[in-house]
Amino acid sequence: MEEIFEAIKRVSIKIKDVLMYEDTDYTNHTNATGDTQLALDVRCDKLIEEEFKSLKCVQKIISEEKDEALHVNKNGRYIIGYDPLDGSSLVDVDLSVGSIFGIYEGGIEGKRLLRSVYVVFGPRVELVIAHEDVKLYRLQKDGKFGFVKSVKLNQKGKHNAPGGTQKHWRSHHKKMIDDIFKDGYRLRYSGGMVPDLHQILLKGGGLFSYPATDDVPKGKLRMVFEVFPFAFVFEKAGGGAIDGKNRILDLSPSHPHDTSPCFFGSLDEIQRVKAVYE
Ligand code: AFP
Repeated sequence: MEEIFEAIKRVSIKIKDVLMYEDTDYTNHTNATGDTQLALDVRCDKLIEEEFKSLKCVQKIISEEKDEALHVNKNGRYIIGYDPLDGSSLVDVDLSVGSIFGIYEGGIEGKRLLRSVYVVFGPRVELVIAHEDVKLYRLQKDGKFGFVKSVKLNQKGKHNAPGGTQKHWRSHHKKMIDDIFKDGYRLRYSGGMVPDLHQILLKGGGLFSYPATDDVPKGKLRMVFEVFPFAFVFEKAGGGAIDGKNRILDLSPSHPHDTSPCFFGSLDEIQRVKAVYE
């Protein structure tokens, strides 16, 4: 497992340089969920593939930017589901973006997730690893990731990151979000799931939501690459992650690119969502 973390650290430094200097043009290809791919998406996906292909412990890799799984070693133990560059459409406006990794064994259901890692490419490069607890690391001058601290969520937070096209929000969701703001929560939403969730984690709590809406009735965010890895992080940090009713990590996708409505937060906010969605 340690060699997977080291591979992620190595490739994160390469991705940092790609983000700094390479162009942000769109290609004329779309990925399995119909998003037009940026050259950056394809480039970062290739860099990550090259790293993981060299690891004997990796059985197969499944990427948001690939239609099919890539089989690496038939005797490998782990399946890695990853989003090479989440929020890539924000690079051309110089906002923070990230990479997300879920390390599974024996399948890609939520319950099969053993570890999750995400990297934030912002003013600094930070990396978070979730196992028994949640640890934050930061890229240092010497090119190494130094341990910063363990991350814990408070029981209740003060930030609210409401995703989804508001005109397509369902009335009970709209009322819930309005009530949360009436209770004094601050709006913190960049359109990049990684920096938005990183902020809620490091600032003690709150709620990130990307619900089922009339235009995306199954939600937008992908279970294997985005939702399961962050659900694992939030639970290990003492918070929760649900689809409105169910615990996210109890879900099983029928296809690697399946999406799910999702709510990540500290426990008070998750309870509040459950009360509205029940
Ligand atoms: P891109 O990777 O296409 O930029 O989408 C980013 C994302 O997957 C996630 O990071 C955001 O939370 C969400 O989509 C933003 O979606 P909306 O633009 O619909 O708010």
